[in-house]
Parts: sequence; C-alpha cells; structure tokens
Amino acid sequence: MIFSGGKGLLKENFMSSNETKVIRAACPHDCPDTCAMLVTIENGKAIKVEGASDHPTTNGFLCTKVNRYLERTYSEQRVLYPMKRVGEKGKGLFTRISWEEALDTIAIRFKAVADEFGPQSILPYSYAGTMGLVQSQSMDRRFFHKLGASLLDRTICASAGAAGYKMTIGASIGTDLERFDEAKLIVIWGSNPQTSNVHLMPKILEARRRGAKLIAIDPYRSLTAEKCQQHIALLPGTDGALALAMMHVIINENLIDADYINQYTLGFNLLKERVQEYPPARVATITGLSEETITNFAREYATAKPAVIRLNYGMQRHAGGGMAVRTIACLPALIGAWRDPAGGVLLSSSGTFSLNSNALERPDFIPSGTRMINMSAIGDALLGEWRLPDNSITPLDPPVKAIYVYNSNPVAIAPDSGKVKAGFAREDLFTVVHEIFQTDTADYADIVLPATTQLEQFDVHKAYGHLYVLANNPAIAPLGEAKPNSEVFRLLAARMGFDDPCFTESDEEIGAQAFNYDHERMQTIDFARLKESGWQRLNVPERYAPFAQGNFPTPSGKCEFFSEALAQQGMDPLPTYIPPRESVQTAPLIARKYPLAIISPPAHNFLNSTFANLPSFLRAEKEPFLEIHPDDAGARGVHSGDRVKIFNDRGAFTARARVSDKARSGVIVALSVWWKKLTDGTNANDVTSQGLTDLGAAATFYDVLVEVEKLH
Ligand SMILES: Nc1nc2c(c(=O)[nH]1)N[C@H]1C(S)=C(S)[C@@H](COP(=O)(O)OP(=O)(O)OC[C@H]3O[C@@H](n4cnc5c(=O)[nH]c(N)nc54)[C@H](O)[C@@H]3O)O[C@H]1N2
Ligand SMILES: Nc1nc2c(c(=O)[nH]1)N[C@H]1C(S)=C(S)[C@@H](COP(=O)(O)OP(=O)(O)OC[C@H]3O[C@@H](n4cnc5c(=O)[nH]c(N)nc54)[C@H](O)[C@@H]3O)O[C@H]1N2
Ligand SMILES: [Mo]
Repeated sequence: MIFSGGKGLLKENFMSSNETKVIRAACPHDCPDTCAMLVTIENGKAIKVEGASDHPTTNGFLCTKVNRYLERTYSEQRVLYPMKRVGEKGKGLFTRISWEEALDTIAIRFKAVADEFGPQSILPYSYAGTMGLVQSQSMDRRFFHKLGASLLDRTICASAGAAGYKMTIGASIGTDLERFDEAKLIVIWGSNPQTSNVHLMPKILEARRRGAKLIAIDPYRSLTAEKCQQHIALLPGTDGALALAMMHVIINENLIDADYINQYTLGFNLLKERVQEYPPARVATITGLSEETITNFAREYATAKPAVIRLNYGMQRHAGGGMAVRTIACLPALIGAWRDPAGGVLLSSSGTFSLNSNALERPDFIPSGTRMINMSAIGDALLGEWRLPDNSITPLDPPVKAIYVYNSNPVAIAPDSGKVKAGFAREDLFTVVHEIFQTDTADYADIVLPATTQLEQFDVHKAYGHLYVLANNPAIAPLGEAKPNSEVFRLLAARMGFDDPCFTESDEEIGAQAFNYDHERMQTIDFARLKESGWQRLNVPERYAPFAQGNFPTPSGKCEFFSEALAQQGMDPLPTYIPPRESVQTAPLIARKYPLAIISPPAHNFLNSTFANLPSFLRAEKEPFLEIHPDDAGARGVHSGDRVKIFNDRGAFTARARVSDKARSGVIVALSVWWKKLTDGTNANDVTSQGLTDLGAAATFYDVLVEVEKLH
C-alpha cells in the first residue's frame, strides 16, 4: 500500500471518527488550469472527486471531464495487468503475463537492440498524459539518458509558441489570470477557454459584467466566441499579418505609449519601418477580413485600458506559428499595457516556475552527441526518415528498432496517421506501451504494461495557466497490477544494471527535489507543507505585473521588437508574416485539388484522446462531426446529417456533416481527437501533415488543405 499515513489529509476529516477521509490531490491533465482536487475515500475506495474551493483558480469546481474522474479510474476498460501480443500488430490480441516476464522481456530486448544497433536505436515516446513532474519527467528521463537512447523533441503541442514568445518577452511569463476580471478589453486569440481553460471563464465573464468588451479571434465560432461581443473570423494561420496591421495603425496614428517604448523596448524604429509593409488594406486580403474591421480593432485595442490578450496554442499550429506568437507578443509593450496587473498577454505561465531539471532528469547521463527525434514527425522516423527542424529529411541511421510509449497515444494524436500506423506496424520494431487503457497505440504493442491513474500515485505539479504549485497525494491503492511510470523505470533500471543511487529514489524523494527552492519566485514553496495544503502560491505579489517596469528576461532585458537571437539563427530579426504552408493563397497548386482549410481543435468532452473511450463522454460528443459553411456545403451537394469523406494526398477520414456558419467559408472544422478504433478506423490526423513550424519545430495540425465529398 502506497498510502502515506495522514499526509495530505484535511485535518477536520482526519480527526473525525468515521471511515471517510479526504485527500488533497491535483488534476494531472494537460490543461492550463491544473486544478486542486479533493478526493473522498471510504473503506479504501474513492467515492467523490471535487474541485478544492479554497484554491483561487479551481474555485470549487472541476471541468466536465475530471468531474467524472471516478468513471475513468474504475472503468471496466482499464488495463490491469501486463500483457504480450499474440495476434497481428494493430489487431489488439493479447494474453496476460506476469510483471517478471514483461520486465525481463523488455530488458533483454533493449540490451539486444543496443548491442546490435547501438542504444540510439531505442526511442522513448511520451507527452503529457499526466503533467506531474514525477510521473512525466524524472525517473523516465534518467533511465533513457543512462541507456543512451535517442532523445525525443517534445514538440507536439506548444514549442512553436514557447519559442516565439521567448524571442520577444524572454520566457513563458505573462499576465496573472486572476486579474483578468479587471480588464476593459479581453482579446481571446486562438484560444477556446470555455473548453480548454474553463477556470478562466468566470474571470472573463466577470470582466464583461463590469463593462469589458470581449473579442474572439478565431476562424471558427467556438463556444467561447459565442460568448464574446465581437468575433473576428480570420483565415487560419494569418494572425501574424493581423498583428502587423494592428501595429501599423497603432504606430501611424500615434496610439503608442512612447514612454514605455523608450524605457523598456528594443528596436522600435526598425519595427516602425517594418510595419509600413502591412497596411490594413493589404492585410485585409491576407486575412479575409475587412480593412475597417482591422483598423477599428487596432484602435480599440490601443485605447482600452487595461487591455489583455489571452493568446493560446490554437493559433500557433501553422507553418509560421512561432513568428506569429512573437509578433502578437509585441503588442502590449507598444501600448504600455504591461503597466497594469490586468494588462499584457498570457500564453503560458510555466516560465514563472523554476524546476530543478538537473536533479529530476539527470541530463548529465546523456552521452554527448546523442541525436534528437522530433515527436511530431514520428511517422517519418519510424519509416527511417529523420525530419530535422528545418523540415529537411535525411536517412535515420541507426533506425528506430525499439520504442517505449507512455503518457501518450501517438497513433491517434500524431499527425499524418497513415505513416504513424505504417511505422508502428513494422514487424521488426519492438514496442512497449504503458497505458491506463487499450488505446489505438497499445494495439500495436509487443508488451502492454498497466498504468496507475492519478488517484493511485504521488506527484507534484507546476501549472501553465496559473501561479500555484500543487501536490497530489495518493488516495487509493493501485488497481489490479497497475504501476506508476516511475516504478516501472525503477524496476527496469535495476534489470539494466544501472546502479546510480538516483535509480532507487522514492517518488516523494524525487518530488522533494523538483523545484529550485532558492529561486526568488520559489521561496514560498515548502515541500512538507505543500503535501498537506495541496497547493502553494509562488512568491509573486498578489497584484503581479511582471513587466510593469521592464525587467524582461531577454538578453537585452527589454521587450525585443528586434531580436539578435533570431538574426543569429538566420531568421528575420523583426516581426514578419510567415504564411501557412497549405492555403489557397500560398499553395494554389495544392488548393486546386484540395481547396478547403481544415482545423481539428479539441472537442469539449475530450482531452486530446483522453476520455474519448468512456461511455458518458462518447454519449456527449455522439460521433465525429464536420462543421461546414453553407457555401462550401452547397457547392458539394452536402446537407446536414450527410456522411462525408474528408481527404487529401496523405489520407482520409469520415464524419457527419453539420452545415452552419460557425466555420467561416473556406474553412472546415472537425472537433477531435477521436479514437480510430471506436469510429471507422480513421480520425482527423489521417489528413494532417508532419510539416514543422518556423520556430520550435512544432506540429502544424491546423495548416492543412483537404477536399470534402458526400458519401452515398
Ligand atoms: N476540454 C479540453 N481541454 C483542453 C484540451 C482538450 O483536448 N480538451 N487540450 C489541452 C491542451 S493539450 C491544449 S494544448 C490546450 C489547447 O487549447 P487552446 O490553446 O485553446 O487551443 P485549441 O483549442 O487547439 O485552439 C483554440 C482555438 O483556436 C482556433 N484556431 C485554429 N487555428 C487558428 C488560427 O490560425 N488563428 C486563430 N486566431 N485561431 C485559430 C480554433 O478554432 C480554436 O477554437 O487545451 C488544453 N485543454
Ligand atoms: N488533430 C489534432 N491532433 C492533435 C491535437 C489537436 O488539437 N488536433 N492536439 C495536439 C496536442 S495540443 C497535444 S498536447 C497532443 C496530446 O497528445 P498526448 O499527450 O498523446 O495526449 P492524449 O491523447 O491525452 O494521450 C495521453 C495518454 O496517456 C495516458 N496516461 C495518462 N496518465 C498516464 C500515466 O500516469 N502513465 C502512463 N503510462 N500513461 C498515462 C492516457 O491514458 C492517454 O492514453 O495531441 C495533439 N494532437
Ligand atoms: Mo497540447
């Protein structure tokens, strides 16, 4: 039993005489909200999961998904013991084996593969199934670093935006979401918080009640856009151009904060010159908006005080996503919005935390010269083609001969599924999948290992939407023979003969080392008290305005309109517009065959592909839908309710058409990510591309052209 006596129990419940206890926990999912949870346990069973009401952003409620976390934990679909494959890869036929046999098989195969092809022929594949620091980036990293396995470039989600933001601001630090209720203008840009950041919504709606204007910038009228007074439906991937035109208006109409610019920014005169290339009339054509919309938006943005931008990852999944984020991140400094705690921009707060990655991950074990494989091009990599950050491809030598997947479901979520599936189907590839459920990816495994859920494991968390550190105390014993990630790597390390003391540390010992406690912003964090209270705020003021007096964590200490770092990478040092790779304007030859742009953002009741196998969430989402504008539907004889095929040269998937003006014409929307085996074996990633972004080498999920055809 991993239960640690009384730690993290709420005092009043701990003291009471009945069998009910309440445990302080943290939501593990990949979401900016990282909620503080309370788990009620009775006789060793979890009977209730709720949002902690004392946590300022969780505020006593959970999202539609995690509210039903018990359904996930106690699901009949759980993988509860190790298994080995007995049928063809991808068919999902397995037989139960013991942990001994499973671990021995893995260790023997890893040793054999490393002997024959070198350790770099082994590849870990993980992302954010859990975001806990112990279960997602500690013992696993130590193990693969010591093994000398290929490194994985974890680019599937946010690396373009992070890299772009860094070039302008210096680190992932932004406006405190708790101050959004004081803003007078909130721009929700490439972001759908009603679905993907629901704990921001009360703040936004409170601001609106107090008279603020809400503007959504999104090609699609999302659930959030529905709640805004204005919806600016631009063409996908054209956000950088829109921001440049806004700057054109703001600078030429002298709506700037000259004092802020003089003191705290770098390169204003060059920026002023650059934006002359982007008059609203030109950008109207690029973005598919009217000149008037752009000009009015720029004026409103510059004159509302304070104005804040909730920038999110939807707008960076395009060829120019990094530069677009960099460009938008210049806006607040131009108008001095950072002066106010409720002004500025929030992309991610993760850079506000200081992690002790050296202790967690032991990068000192990495043999020098170890290659890195981009997770967003895993299809190419498994087929022997190594896609480099500049999108060039060279043969991968040695090839990947063994892959260990955990915290991720690449067959469903990685782009260009046709290639991903072909790669995982290779008979000569040894595949381990450590999972809670028998996912599309697990069907291709040679060995499946059962994983614990968050209620069954210990962890500590930072966040990327708010400013609190959290602890997750285990609430129940592992179900069946499930084990946490950390424990499996501990056992494998022993079998591989890794004898460094770091390989026997307990989860709590690892958790205790997760943060740089001497860093200024971490000084309020105390590990022992954290486990008891469940959460602690970073050492930042209640009314945090990180850049009110400059202090940007850039090389110059200023907000960098001009970036020497970009110049050194051979890139444009000034904000510029990098258009989508696949669009009617920029790829007319492809567009002749495939004239519609498709985006596939998260469905409300799924979390990437997580929850997408459980009955109540499937009931809520019903079946894969395609939102299509009446003009586009009419031209193809498609009506609401028709089954349609969506296709391009990479592949095809099917969905049921919903004809409405929610998607602007020329753009179709397929909310995702569906499990392939629970539909017709396909999903939106059958048409997405492995092309990488300009900065951060990230996936370009929303930079895709397709055609739609009615199925009869
Ligand atoms: N319920 C739920 N919550 C989630 C997730 C989930 O799957 N389900 N996923 C989590 C994860 S991993 C992440 S990264 C975040 C993602 O959440 P967000 O960062 O909000 O990103 P998306 O939902 O991908 O896209 C947000 C909006 O951007 C729009 N968009 C697409 N292309 C463009 C464009 O070119 N320009 C502009 N301006 N808008 C565009 C989409 O239509 C969408 O409405 O949410 C997290 N939270
Ligand atoms: N078409 C399209 N594709 C997308 C996106 C999109 O918007 N559209 N979004 C992209 C984005 S933003 C992201 S972040 C990625 C997300 O891609 P992934 O990070 O792969 O996310 P999930 O699909 O949620 O899969 C996570 C898996 O981890 C498992 N898991 C959870 N906890 C644990 C644990 O403790 N141990 C182990 N071993 N396993 C665990 C879960 O059961 C689940 O199957 O998908 C990307 N793919
Ligand atoms: Mo993500």
